[in-house]
Formats: sequence, structure tokens, C-alpha cells
Amino acid sequence: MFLDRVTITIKAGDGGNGHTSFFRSKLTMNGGPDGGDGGKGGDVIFEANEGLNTLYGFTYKKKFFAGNGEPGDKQLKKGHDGESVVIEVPCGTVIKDAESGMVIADLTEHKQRFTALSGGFGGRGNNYYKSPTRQAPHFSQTGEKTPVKKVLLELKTIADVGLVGFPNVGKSTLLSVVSNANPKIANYPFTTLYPNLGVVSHKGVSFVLADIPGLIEGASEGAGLGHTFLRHIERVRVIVHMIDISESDGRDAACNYNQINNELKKYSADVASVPQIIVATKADLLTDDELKTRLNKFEKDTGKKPLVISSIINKGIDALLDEIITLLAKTPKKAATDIEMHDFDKKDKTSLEIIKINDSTYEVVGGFIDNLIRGVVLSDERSNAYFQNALKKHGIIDKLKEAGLIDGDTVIIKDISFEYSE
Ligand SMILES: Nc1nc2c(ncn2[C@@H]2O[C@H](COP(=O)(O)OP(=O)(O)OP(=O)(O)O)[C@@H](O)[C@H]2O)c(=O)[nH]1
Ligand SMILES: [Mg+2]
Repeated sequence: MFLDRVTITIKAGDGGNGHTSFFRSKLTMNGGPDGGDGGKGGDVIFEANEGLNTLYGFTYKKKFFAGNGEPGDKQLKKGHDGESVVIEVPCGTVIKDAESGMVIADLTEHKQRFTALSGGFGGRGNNYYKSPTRQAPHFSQTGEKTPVKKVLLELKTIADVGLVGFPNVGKSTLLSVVSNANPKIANYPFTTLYPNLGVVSHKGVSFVLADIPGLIEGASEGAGLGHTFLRHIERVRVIVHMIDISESDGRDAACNYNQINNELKKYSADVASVPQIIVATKADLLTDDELKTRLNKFEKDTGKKPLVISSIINKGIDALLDEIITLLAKTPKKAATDIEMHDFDKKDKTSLEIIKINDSTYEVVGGFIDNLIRGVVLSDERSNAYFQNALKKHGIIDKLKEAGLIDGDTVIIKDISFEYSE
């Protein structure tokens, strides 16, 4: 099975919580704070692998969560870091933020890696909070929490040359004749259901040739096997546009040629501007005179003079390969997909929203609060006092007042609520 587009869910590991403890021994009853820091959460990493050529592996497994950091412990023991998760994808996989549709990575080279999400920081143990004025901090910091994200993986075949044309014109046959590939060939349309790649060596030059499933009118809008396969010619440098000059399917060759070009244009201006070599196939099915007449008509209708081949009797194949390597030498390699500047891995530490729940109750939510509360243990009086001060210092109390907060109202923050007094 071939799969070239899939959405998966990923999450970096949360940071482990810091620990609160005090040193104890036979001789020391009231030692200093010795709570260790929590471990860092694992990362989510993508790695390209040339041994894969489909995203099929994601049919059943669509969730990839890295390990959480372990909590710190007494005696200043730091928690273990969470294990990173490495997700293998085929070369040519473009990764997009499923929410915004923006491209965040394009993995083209074997073993190329991209860290999509980094793990949350571990919380500080109480030892960190000791100071000359605070000898015995009874609180530690919780680990940083990481969000669940969705990414869209899209496979865009990496090949130098793409074979394009109506179904049944002989694309797979040509691939099988010139390369090491062994695609399925049959005398009916849509035999090829996904792109096949083959390596061609000709006069000391080698290039990758892709056989793309047959296109028909309306492909750019999803007809036939649809535009999903047009994606696979986005990266080719040369298109070999194949037409069946024997017209064995009863369709006019020039008309087919124009229709395919229209589909390419409708799909993208970039694809439409890729240099083309036009190839008239199945020449062996015509007499010399018939062939001449058909070629003249094609030239009159389109203004183009195709190369003539027959894959079956090996006619014109060498000349075609000559033409391909000449054109490839003149055509620069395509630049990698533009990565849109987009902070996909951004951890929200600034958002703040006040929700009025009823006349006398307000809730404060957002990344700013989540981050602030990490260092707070509300059961600890001093920690709580620090938190209340921070709410004032960062203008949150003022914002609540603007929203209507008065003496005696209730404020809810995360899983605590308190009565506000001036
Ligand atoms: N006589 C003749 N038949 C050919 C030639 N090339 C291909 N064929 C035949 O045409 C039929 C279709 O060939 P394929 O290579 O499967 O065509 P395709 O373009 O890959 O078709 P789809 O995968 O359906 O898009 C098969 O029966 C081939 O044997 C040729 O040069 N001459
Ligand atoms: Mg085919």
C-alpha cells in the first residue's frame, strides 16, 4: 500500500517535577534543603530514511509521544531525562503544522534530522531556592508541561525526471526498459497506482526517473487518481510528456497533450514551467506513412515536434536518453521547499485571558499563568505569598479589576480559588 499524506499527533515529554526535601542523618536533624531538579522531557525528532518510500507505516500508528522527565529526588538527585522519540520518514517528506498549514521542515537527505518539538524543562528542586533569607524553602518547581501538536506529513517524491501522460500510454513500460525498476504493466488505464522510481545510467550520467500514475482531464480537481500525484512532479527538473501516437485508445494525440498541459497549469504555475520533452510512443503500431501523417498533424495542432519511440522494439530510446541528460545538464537543481518562518515549537509563556464566569467569579487562564504557577506550592505560606505578589507585580490584579473584580469576589487560577481582598 502506498500512502503519501497523513496527519499525526506528536508531543514532547513534560519536564519532571523538582523535589522538596531536607538533609537528614543521625547527626544532622535539621539539614539544609536537598531536593534535586526534575529531568528534561524527551524531544520529538523526525529522521529521513532512504529505505522508505511511502508513509504507509503511519496507517496504524499515528501518535508519537516522547518520554516525560522523571522527578528529582532527595540527596540532590536529578531525575532522569525522558526518552526522545525518533520518527522515520521517507526522503522527500515535507512536514507542515496541521493547524496553520505552514511548512516547518523538508527532509530530503538520508539521515537528515529535524527536532520538531523539544522536551519541557525539569522543575528546580527546593535546594535551588535556598538563599541567605530563605534557609528552608518548602517548595520546589513543577516541570514544564508541553502541548500536544498535530503535523501533516506529505511525501513529495525526489526524482530528476518525471514521466507524465494519459493512462496506458506506456510510461511504466518505458521506465522498465531504461532503468532497474520493475513496475506493473498492463493494457488498461490506471495500472500504476503510485509513483515508481528507477535509476537510469546513460553515457556515464545517472539520474532518477519517476513514473507518475496516469493523469486525465480534471486531475487537478481530483478526477481519476487525482491531483495527489501531481504533488510528486513538483520537484522534478525535467518532464517527459508521453503521448500515444498510435492513438490506440481512440483519442486525438494533440488533444490529449493539451489536456495534460492544462492540468499541469491548473495545478501550479511552477509545475507548468518545468521543461518538457515530448515523446510520441507506440510508433511500432503504425506504418511509416501513418506515423508521418500523425506527426504532421500533431505538429500542426500544437506547434511541437515530438521525439518518436517504441519501448517494445527499442526504437528511439537512446536518442531520448541523450536529450534527457542534455536538458538535465542545462537545468539547475531545484531549491529545497521554502520553510516558512514559523515558531512551531514555541512554548506559550505570555498569553493571558480573564474569563468572567459570573457576577462575582473570575478565572485567569493562559500560558503566562501556567508558567508562573510552576514555581508555586500554594500550601506553603511563603510560596503562596510570593504568588500573590507576582499577581500584583505583573499587573494581573489590575487587569482583573478592569474586568470588574471587587472586594470579596472569587478568583480561580488553575485548580485553586481564593477570595480577593483589597
Ligand atoms: N505496441 C506497443 N505497446 C506498448 C508500448 N509501450 C507500452 N505498450 C503497451 O501499452 C500498455 C500500457 O502500458 P503501461 O506501461 O502499463 O502504460 P502506463 O502509461 O504506465 O499506464 P498507467 O499506469 O495506467 O498510467 C501495455 O499493454 C504495454 O505493453 C510500445 O512502445 N508499443
Ligand atoms: Mg503505469
